[in-house]
Amino acid sequence: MRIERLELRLLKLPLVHFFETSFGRIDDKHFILVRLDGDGATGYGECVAEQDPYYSSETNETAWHIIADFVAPRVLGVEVAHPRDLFAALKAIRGHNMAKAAVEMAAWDLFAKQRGEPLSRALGGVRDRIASGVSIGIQRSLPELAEKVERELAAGYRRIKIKIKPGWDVAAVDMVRTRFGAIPLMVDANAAYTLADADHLAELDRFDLMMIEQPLDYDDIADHATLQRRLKTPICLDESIKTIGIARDAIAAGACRIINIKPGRVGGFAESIRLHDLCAAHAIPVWHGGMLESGIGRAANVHLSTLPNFTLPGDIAASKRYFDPDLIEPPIEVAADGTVAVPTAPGIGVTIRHDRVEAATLRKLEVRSQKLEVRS
Ligand code: OSB
Ligand code: MG
Repeated sequence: MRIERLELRLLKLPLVHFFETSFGRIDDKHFILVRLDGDGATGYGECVAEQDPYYSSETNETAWHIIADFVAPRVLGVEVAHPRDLFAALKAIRGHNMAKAAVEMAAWDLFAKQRGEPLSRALGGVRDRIASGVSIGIQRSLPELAEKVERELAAGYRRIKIKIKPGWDVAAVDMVRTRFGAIPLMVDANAAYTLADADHLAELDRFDLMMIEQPLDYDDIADHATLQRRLKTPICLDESIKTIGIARDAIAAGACRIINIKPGRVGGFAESIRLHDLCAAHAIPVWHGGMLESGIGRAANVHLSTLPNFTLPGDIAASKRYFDPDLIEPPIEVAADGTVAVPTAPGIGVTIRHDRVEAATLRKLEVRSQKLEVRS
């Protein structure tokens, strides 16, 4: 496989509803869309970097710079036997996993399209529907939270995750449990606490949560291990798991009992598969995280979620919770039983509405492979 052309677009899409986490609120989603062309096929990858370096150190601007100036020259015009080799080929570039992943995932889409097979098959997936959960951001009030939970349960979602932060935690969970009973429920703190909050976090134990996601700092494994010894509730790591090596250390230290996989965070699909396999070997269940992706990135996530150790519902909800209209048609939908069908057409298997992509584009860049100079 040879990639002849790489296109970057910075897009801005309005969110149906603001999304608030412990690190802030956003009203619009700004993200980079990578397009690769080669051997007559086209692949797409959505970059999960955000405008601000709050979830991770990467931003749209750093990702643009890294892809344009460092990744593109290493992938354009080069013969790539299989997209699983790309991450290793980018080893000289330290970090910047979201930038690398956007290109790597586009290369998988291109590869699967060239072979005429759905991405799930190329990745080694084993199911044709995936279980869907929702992530509910921090709300203005508890009644508003109750309303949101009620709506999502009615839509059939298989688990509810609520974002927490100091000042919006025990009372919010208490309200949800009191009103909705023994629903599959979890919380995500996005690194908002420290070990000094251990007693407070232990109050959550009485609610029998599926897990507490990333309670402590984004790079802290040792404190998570200490906290896990104090808590009955399983800890799930998200932000902390930036590499397979860190995952190995976290598992060995007992810092988590569950891991959330986001390909953008670990550098793409090949690294996600390695992480998935490592977790399976240690009996650590995994689930697919979300980064408020458009339908393009969301479809890619659906395909990865078909691997066998994705045994917990992922943050892969219907398009319409976020974007109306989405960039794809038909949008991603959730059935009444809380599952999403895996697209069966080649690659990510969704139809992109190029007119909507064009309308959402703030900036565009095109890079082509340099033809080899012929010397005589
Ligand atoms: O921590 O999982 C997170 C969104 C942006 C950044 C971080 C996170 C999230 C979500 C949204 O929880 C999940 C989704 O896309 O539905
Ligand atoms: Mg999270």
